[in-house]
Amino acid sequence: MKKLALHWQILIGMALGVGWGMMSSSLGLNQFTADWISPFGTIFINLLKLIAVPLVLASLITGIASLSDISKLSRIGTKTIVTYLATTVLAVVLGLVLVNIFEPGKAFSPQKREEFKEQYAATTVEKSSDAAAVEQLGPLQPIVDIVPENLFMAMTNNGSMLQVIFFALFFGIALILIPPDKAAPVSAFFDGVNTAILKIVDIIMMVAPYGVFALLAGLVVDFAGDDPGAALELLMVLGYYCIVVIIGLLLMIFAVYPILVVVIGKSNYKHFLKGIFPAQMLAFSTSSSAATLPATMECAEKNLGINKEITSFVLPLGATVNMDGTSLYQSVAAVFIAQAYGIELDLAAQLGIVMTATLASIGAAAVPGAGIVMLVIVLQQAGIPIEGIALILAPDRLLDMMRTTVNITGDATVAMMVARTEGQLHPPTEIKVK
Ligand code: DAS
Repeated sequence: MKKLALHWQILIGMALGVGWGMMSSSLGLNQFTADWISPFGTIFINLLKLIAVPLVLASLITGIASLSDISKLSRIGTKTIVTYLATTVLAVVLGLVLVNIFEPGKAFSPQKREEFKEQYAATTVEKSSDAAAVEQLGPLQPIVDIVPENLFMAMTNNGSMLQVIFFALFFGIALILIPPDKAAPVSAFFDGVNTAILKIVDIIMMVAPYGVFALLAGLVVDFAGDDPGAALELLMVLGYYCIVVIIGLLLMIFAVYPILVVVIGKSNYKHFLKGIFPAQMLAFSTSSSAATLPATMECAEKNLGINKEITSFVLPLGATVNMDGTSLYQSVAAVFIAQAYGIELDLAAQLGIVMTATLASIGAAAVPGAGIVMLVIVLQQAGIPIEGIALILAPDRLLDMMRTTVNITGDATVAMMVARTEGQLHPPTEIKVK
């Protein structure tokens, strides 16, 4: 039988997990599930946490060092990077606005949220003593927190991922500034590490169907106890959470990008969407911006009329560091988990999420599942329990297909904007606003 595409396997794993969880609750098999199935879900979560730090280090250092040709950081490079950052921050803010308006995490029943709160309180008692120590240092503490005093401490569990990102960015920029003959072997090393890490992500995603099955079975059993009906509540709330993410992603495609393409790109958005559609379909089915990159470039050049000079720099960079869909997803997911655990995030905490979700999406690799791996960074930084990932892991692959589609559409939008302002659009496919 032809091998099923991975995302269908994961969706089947998800369905079977829910089915087993509901059956287990009604057949009194909860203890068996807890002892012999749930541990595989924990292993899967641990694998995601394991890979986060090496992935950030390798992909960011490699990404920054690949800009080693400083001339690329010329007008076009600077314009591209600034625009990428702007659209990513916009996506994160849009995600935060939606998740704070719809509050999907608060859709859980009060007693469920009480249970999550107790679970969270039990795991955070040591953190509160650290927090008390931090209070003494005043308003600039968040900035001070970004600079680690010891890289290895930053990489341990209680360190902050922002400190790892800070080091990776610092080290990557240093690589650009030292003589090329000195930087080359180091860049080659991190490029090799990055490739190996991406292979590990590949393997982790291959076992994802089994991990998701075990996670969901365990989650439904924990959530439902002996009442299979309670599992339906979990599915309803998860569905609500997915709808909030999807509304955000659709707003990016049908509201944010049209404004940018028409106002700055001075192009017809209908033609733009038609031109980029083949690449969007490939992104949807592969969940990988990297795998879609050749198609994104071809659509941009042939259908959107963007010159190679622009596409050859803007799109490969975008596939690596510009993930608007992922950053929007991460901001919604982080606040959803906080809401479920009854954690009130003040403005400062939510602005911290803007920073970490932007940086996490820059560090996220253009491969399936990278967004969920990097979500660990956003949660760690905001002090939201990482165990909450189990709540949102099941529908993640479906959302990955959609956020990857937004990621490449965002790349093409920025390419169109840069091309228009640089006079780098070629007729006859040049699309004028009627
Ligand atoms: N699948 C990633 C990509 O290729 C995005 C993600 O995982 O969020 O863009």
